[in-house]
Amino acid sequence: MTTGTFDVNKVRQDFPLLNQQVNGNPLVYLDNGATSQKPQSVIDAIVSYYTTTNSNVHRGVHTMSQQATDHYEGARTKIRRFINAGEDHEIIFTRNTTEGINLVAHSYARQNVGPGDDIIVSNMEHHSNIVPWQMVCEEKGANLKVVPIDDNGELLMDEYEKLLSPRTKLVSITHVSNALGTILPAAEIVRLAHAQGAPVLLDGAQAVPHMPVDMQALDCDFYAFSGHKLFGPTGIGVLYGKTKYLEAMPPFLGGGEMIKSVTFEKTIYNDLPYKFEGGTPDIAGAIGLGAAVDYVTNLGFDQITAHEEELLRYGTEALNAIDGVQLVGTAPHKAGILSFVMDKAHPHDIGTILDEQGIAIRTGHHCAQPVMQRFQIPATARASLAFYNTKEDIDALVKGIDRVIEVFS
Ligand code: 7TS
Repeated sequence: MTTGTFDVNKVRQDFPLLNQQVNGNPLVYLDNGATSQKPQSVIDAIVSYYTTTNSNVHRGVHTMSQQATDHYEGARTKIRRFINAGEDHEIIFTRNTTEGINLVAHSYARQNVGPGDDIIVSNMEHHSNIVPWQMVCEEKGANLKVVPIDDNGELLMDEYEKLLSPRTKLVSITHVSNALGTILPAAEIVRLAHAQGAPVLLDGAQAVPHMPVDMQALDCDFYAFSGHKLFGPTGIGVLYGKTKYLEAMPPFLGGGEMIKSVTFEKTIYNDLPYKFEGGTPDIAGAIGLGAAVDYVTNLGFDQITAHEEELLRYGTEALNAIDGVQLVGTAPHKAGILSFVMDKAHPHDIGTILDEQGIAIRTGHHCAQPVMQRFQIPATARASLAFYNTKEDIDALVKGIDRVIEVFS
């Protein structure tokens, strides 16, 4: 299948893992919301780092250490450009989205939220954008306010506006829902919060693999994402923060790298971004993520988005046409996520029967139990797309679902 000049079969050749059999069938990988596969260029960048450059960063005068530092810092610059942040030092390397959100909870919210204050989240957050705020609220006597959603899985913006007040100390909302696929009106969410003087963290874990994100256009104050969902390695993530907030925030982890000088009387913290990067970082991970960003940039989001939109349309029509299958998450503005339930089969059984046919999806609550409660279901089966998926993958999914119906009839 070719969309414009986008040749998906050629793209697939860059992803060695996709070309294998699982349970005697060609692998159909539809679990990109959980983690994405890696192009050869990312694998090569990591292998090359370990075979030629491996050294610790920011501390050696020797040549290899300087090269490692250049590559690590080069990756930071690539990521800054990728999300159109203003400054390299606004890019903090973390382990993943979860760590980025916890960093903000620890170093921003715990300093700025007091008794009777509010933190606002939505009804469709991943647990990693709920639990850290619950912990802060419990500790500080603050309230966690939840913006409700409608039956399509869209945020109720008028309810959001009603929740905002001078007591709002932080809004932390997902950019794209992992369980439903909804793309939220992030810039508008930020604008309304700022009008009340509240900063906004956007959870970009499910957004960055699918669409261009622009820190200047969004004007959010923090943005967190994971490398592994963006075709990079596990163990590396990014927290973007505006300089004015990061400067004022105390460190998250104390130790090496994050200091300028230490005596037993007084420690002077390092400048940004190192203040937030205590300990030896995931150097290879950052370099791998830099290569992933290069890969995605070379493909281009025009092509990626067009291809994924076409797949989503095709998949939505195909699933809607099957009797006994119901999509959960039907917002008009969606990323490539097809969450569904079936009349007769439990999601876990759906996942198991699909796996027998080499089709990888995720089943369960997707670490978003409150959204399951909102739809009064315990779980869904979720096919989540990436740019390397094809209409044939969707056809295989449909055939797999037909098999589930056969087994349960
Ligand atoms: N936020 C969202 C919106 C997510 O989808 C996820 C992971 C996270 C945060 C946490 O990311 P991590 O890299 O720190 O673990 N979501 C999923 C998923 O949907 N299936 O597996 C992981």
